[in-house]
Amino acid sequence: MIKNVRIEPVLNSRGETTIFAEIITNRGTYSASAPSGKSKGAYEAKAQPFEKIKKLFPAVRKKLVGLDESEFSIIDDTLESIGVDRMGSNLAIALSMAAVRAAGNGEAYAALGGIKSFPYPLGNVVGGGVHGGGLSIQEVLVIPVKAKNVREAIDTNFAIWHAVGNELGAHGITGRNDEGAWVATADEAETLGIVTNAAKKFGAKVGIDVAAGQLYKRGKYYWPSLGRTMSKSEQMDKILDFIKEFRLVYVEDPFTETDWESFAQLMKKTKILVCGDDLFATQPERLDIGVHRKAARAAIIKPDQAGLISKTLRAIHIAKDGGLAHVVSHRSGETCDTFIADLAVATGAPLIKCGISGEERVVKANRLAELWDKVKKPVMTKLRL
Ligand code: 2PG
Ligand code: MG
Repeated sequence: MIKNVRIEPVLNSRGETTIFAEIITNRGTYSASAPSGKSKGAYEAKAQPFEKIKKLFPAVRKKLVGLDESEFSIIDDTLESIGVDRMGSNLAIALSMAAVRAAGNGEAYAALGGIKSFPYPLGNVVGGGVHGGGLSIQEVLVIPVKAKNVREAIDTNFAIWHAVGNELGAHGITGRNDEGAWVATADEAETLGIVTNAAKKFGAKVGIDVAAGQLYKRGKYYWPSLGRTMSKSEQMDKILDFIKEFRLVYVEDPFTETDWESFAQLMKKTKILVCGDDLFATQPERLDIGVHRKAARAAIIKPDQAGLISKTLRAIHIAKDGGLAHVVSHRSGETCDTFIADLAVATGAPLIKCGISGEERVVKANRLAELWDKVKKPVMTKLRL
């Protein structure tokens, strides 16, 4: 039984205030903290400022105390009845993740059905967009497709990150951005060339997150790195050029979140993993539309976009049923919470996007390795690329 619930304001990796929540039961104390995005989608659940949450929290606490913690969906239903947007997706997801841990007596994966298989880490090597950096696209990513286990996969991503850092040195590295990705003065094509070469040496493949919603204004895409505004069809051509020239296997949010049509058109023009992030915003009803319209082959799953783990699981279910690869993902503003590693292994996600460098990213990789050792015959999830 839940005896008490408490929250605290804590800082995330960007220095913003986020929520740390604790659920205290007869068996123990279970905690979680909420991540926060910067390139947010219009359809994701809304976070609230701590001052507002603080005022509302006593009423939330009152409804949770006394509940049976063995079924986290009961706690989620209670949170849903109060209203996720109203209390803040940051409060809701911290409580929901803590509730999963409470149900699993500290092990989230146990409450989520156990460990199925292990995801390939999709690692952010060079960054841009609103996360900081000279690129207009937000992320240049690598997938260590040849790795036989998670440790090898994590090591490969780090080796590529170091190799690219050395290469980019010549282009004036100015630091690392919100997600620990390199920031340099090279443009998209130069950067993709460098990352592609490094990835090749390590048997990895390359992808991008365009986060196109951030470039979109009144029907057009503005690329600051190129000083150019592109129409929808020019944007399509640019993406197709990148796919061809750099043999990309993964493209996330190449168009803005309302443009189902362009997503569907791109799907017809390429066989690679076209992935929706802001497009779906981890909303089950938007995934339904995406499956129906054949708008993507992959879907980003960010628990805080949904606001509740039960809703996140519904979104994953629809994605899987519709033949989409689900990509469990961190946010750019992270804490050292490792919940997404458990979610990825329990749902058999083929990919996990959790960054490469930075303590708040590394802890997720370490959790994957820790979980790998818990299983007798662990396997990587099948990844069709
Ligand atoms: C994304 C995410 C994580 P943010 O767009 O995929 O990389 O960024 O958390 O800022 O939305
Ligand atoms: Mg994204």
